[in-house]
Amino acid sequence: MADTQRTLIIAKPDAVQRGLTGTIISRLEGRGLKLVALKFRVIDESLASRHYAEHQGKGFYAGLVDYIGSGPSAVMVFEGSDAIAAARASIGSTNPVAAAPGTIRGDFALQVGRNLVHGSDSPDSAAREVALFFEADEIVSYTRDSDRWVVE
Ligand code: DAT
Ligand code: MG
Repeated sequence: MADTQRTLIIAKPDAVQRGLTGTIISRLEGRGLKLVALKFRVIDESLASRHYAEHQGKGFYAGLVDYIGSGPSAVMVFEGSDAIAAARASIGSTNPVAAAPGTIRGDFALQVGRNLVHGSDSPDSAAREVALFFEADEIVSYTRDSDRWVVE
């Protein structure tokens, strides 16, 4: 049986500005992933530097921090069977030009600097990122009657 996991998903400022927040939620919910936490906020430089610590020193880092802080983001936790890999697959490749049609980036984005959405890339990253944005009591445990039709 697959692992139940939590993953941090961010509808980035370009997604919010383009009215794609609902589409991003819908793609992940439609797959069977369950929304367990949600907040709407501007990711300031201090938070961005912790979230993107692995990219510090790279050429695109300053632009990345500017971009993620350029407006409000919808920051979410989704839960489900193999949620981390499932969400990454639905999001698509980092460079939208290489992202498959049917993925969020492949359907709605063109450039790596405007790629709409973040998803955690491993269990360790997910744990770190979820804790960065949410207190434990902000994550809601609940059951959905539909879950037994998604997971056997
Ligand atoms: P992902 O968001 O697919 O996990 P990542 O963790 O490698 O990708 O990079 C984080 C973000 O940094 C990515 O969504 C967009 C930006 N980025 C990555 N590589 C880049 C590059 N070569 N040029 C510009 N921005 C880049
Ligand atoms: Mg990443």
